[in-house]
Amino acid sequence: RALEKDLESAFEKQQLRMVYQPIHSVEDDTREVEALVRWKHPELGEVPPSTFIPAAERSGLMVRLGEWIIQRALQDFARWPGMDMSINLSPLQLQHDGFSTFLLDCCNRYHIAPSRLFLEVTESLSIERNTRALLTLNMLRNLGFRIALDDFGTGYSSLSMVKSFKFDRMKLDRSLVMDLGQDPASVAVLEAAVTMARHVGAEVVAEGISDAHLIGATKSAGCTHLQGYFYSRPIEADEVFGYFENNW
Ligand code: G
Ligand code: G
Ligand code: MN
Ligand code: NA
Repeated sequence: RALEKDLESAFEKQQLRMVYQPIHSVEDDTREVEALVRWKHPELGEVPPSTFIPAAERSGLMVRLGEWIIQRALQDFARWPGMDMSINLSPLQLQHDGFSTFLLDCCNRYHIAPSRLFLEVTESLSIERNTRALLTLNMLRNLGFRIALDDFGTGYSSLSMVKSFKFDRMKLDRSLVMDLGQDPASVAVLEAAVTMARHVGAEVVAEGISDAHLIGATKSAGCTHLQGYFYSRPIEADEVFGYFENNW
C-alpha cells in the first residue's frame, strides 16, 4: 500500500529513470538496446521493477507508468540514429483503449519508424487467453512494430504461445541459459526452444549471458542475439551512444 502511494508521486519527484541494456546481434553489427525502468526511492533506495511493476498493475498506475516509460524511452531513442530498441509492455497497457494511439503519437513526435521498435510482451498474464490484447498486438505488428515474446521458457503456456501469435522474436529466459555449462539437459532444452522459434521464423535472443563461457553454446544452438552482463549491464541514457562507438 505504502509503496503504491509512493509510486504515485515518483513521477513528479523525478525518482524514475530509464536505463538501457545493449543486445548483441550474432549475425551483423546492428545496434540495439532494451529499455528498462528504474525507481530510486528516497528511503528504500533502488526498488526493483519486479516489485514495483506488479504494484503499479495492482493499483491502477500501470497505464500511466507505461506511458511515462514509452515517452521517455522514445525521447532518448530519438538521439540515437541507426539503432533499434526494445520496450517492455505490461499486458494491462495492451488492454487499454488509448494505447496504440499513444504509441503512434510518440513515434510521430520523435520521428521514429515503428520497424525500429520491438515490443516485448510476457506470457505471465496469459496474453493467449486475452483476445483484446492479441488483436492490438496484431494491429501493431501490421503497422510495422516488431513483437517479441519475453521470458520464453518460464510459463506453462510457453509452447502454445508459439501457435497463438506470429512473434518476430523469442527471448529465452536467463534460467534456460545460465546453467548451460553444468547441465547437459539444459543444452537439450535450449536447443529445442531455439529450433521451435526458428521454425516459425522468429529471431531468438539468449538472455543472461553473464559470462564468456555461455556464448559458444548459445551461438551453436542457433541464437541470433545475445544479451547479458558479459556484454553490458543496463547503462544510463547518456552512456549509450559512447558505448556503441567504443565497443561495437
Ligand atoms: O530491469 P530488470 O532486469 O531488473 O527487470 C526485471 C523485470 O522487470 C523484467 O521482467 C522486466 O521485463 C521488467 N521491466 C523492466 N523494465 C520494465 C518496463 O519498462 N516496463 C515493464 N512493463 N516491465 C519492465
Ligand atoms: O524479463 P526481462 O528480460 O525484461 O528482464 C531483464 C532483466 O534481466 C533486467 O533487470 C536486467 O538487469 C537483468 N539481466 C540482464 N542481463 C543479465 C545477466 O546477465 N544476469 C542477470 N542475473 N540478470 C541480467
Ligand atoms: Mn524484457
Ligand atoms: Na526476459
